[in-house]
Amino acid sequence: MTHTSINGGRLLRRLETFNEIGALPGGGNCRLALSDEDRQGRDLLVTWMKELGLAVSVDAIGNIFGLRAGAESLDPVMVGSHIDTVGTGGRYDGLYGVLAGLEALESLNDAGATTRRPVALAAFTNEEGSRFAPFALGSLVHVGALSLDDAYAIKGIDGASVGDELRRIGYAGAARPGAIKAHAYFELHIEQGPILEDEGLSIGAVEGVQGLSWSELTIEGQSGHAGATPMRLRHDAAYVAAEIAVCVRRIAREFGGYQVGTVGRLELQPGLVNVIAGRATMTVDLRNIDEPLLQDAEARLATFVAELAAREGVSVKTRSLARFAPVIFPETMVSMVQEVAQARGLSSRRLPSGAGHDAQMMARVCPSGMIFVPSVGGLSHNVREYTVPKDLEAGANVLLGLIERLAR
Ligand code: HGY
Ligand code: MN
Ligand code: MN
Repeated sequence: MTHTSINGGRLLRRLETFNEIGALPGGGNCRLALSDEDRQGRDLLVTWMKELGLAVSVDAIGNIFGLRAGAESLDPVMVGSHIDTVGTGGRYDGLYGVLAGLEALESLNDAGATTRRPVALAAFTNEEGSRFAPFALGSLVHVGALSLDDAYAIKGIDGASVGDELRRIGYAGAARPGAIKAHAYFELHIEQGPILEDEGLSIGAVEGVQGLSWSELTIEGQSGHAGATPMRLRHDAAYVAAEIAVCVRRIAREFGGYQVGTVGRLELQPGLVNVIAGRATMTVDLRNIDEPLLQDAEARLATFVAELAAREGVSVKTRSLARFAPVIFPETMVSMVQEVAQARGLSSRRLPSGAGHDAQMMARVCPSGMIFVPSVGGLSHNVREYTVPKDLEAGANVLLGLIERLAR
């Protein structure tokens, strides 16, 4: 069977060009959601979408859609991901899926192909959640799981609000969130873990996304003199934060399996060498593919924190930043990825996603699935994130094959 194929060189050039935006001195990228760098990236994507003749719409939460007309005005097949990055972002997380989608549409243009269904390319706002929690904010609003007012009111770690920042960068769009109803959704993404590379496989057919629990803990102790305060009189917020971080690691180790736990942000006040920290602010990220186990991990941590706080005479306020149950993609979508990969002579396996994605939100409104390509060294959220061109091209061809299959 002959296949339309993507133009790998064009995809690589677009990735290079786009990654000049927010480029970090030592490599990698920082395009935090709704920052000036994010705006520059958005502007470039819109320009490229228009060059391809796509009908561009931006919704009120800043989601960008490029629509390629179909022979019939039916609900579109949607593909997409995100273009925002974490602070130490790589070149592919999110962006690869969006630009591979753009490349697939341009390849259809080159082939003069008409699909029965329209095809929509989506770039969702604030997938990373590093600056504004929760993550996948744009797709959450798109599927109606979060109101626009609530989303606009969210304050970032720098105190700015989503609404103000969207208006500031000019992406509080006119379209109603959710106006575009996807017939089905596929997201192409780097694996961000070691499995495909370890097994020498080209494609991952993603079975689902693990559950996620993000919380922010504010520990109020008592600042004091590092030299003159006897240990028995201390209410040391730094020590309590450190014990909590060790507990997070212990839970992950004792649970084993897919359980992971991370303390990503930890700030001490006043943060001075000779002052006992009066306050600590920290985040805890717990994930598991099994919901009851995730709840168990959360309960274990909460019990530990309560007992520790009582013992150390500190108060701990816990604020949930995000909480999503695991998501399983429909069998038809998972097997379709493997069928298309096989038809193109590509090796593949099924696997769960350790990272969160917009696809887990889209799964609430339409049949959704994901395609993974290998990450060298399983590295991501790191400036050294890398995927070899052959794998980038293979993933984009599978995405094109899925579009053709779903849109015909
Ligand atoms: O945190 C995540 O899993 C995603 O990268 N936002
Ligand atoms: Mn991502
Ligand atoms: Mn990410």
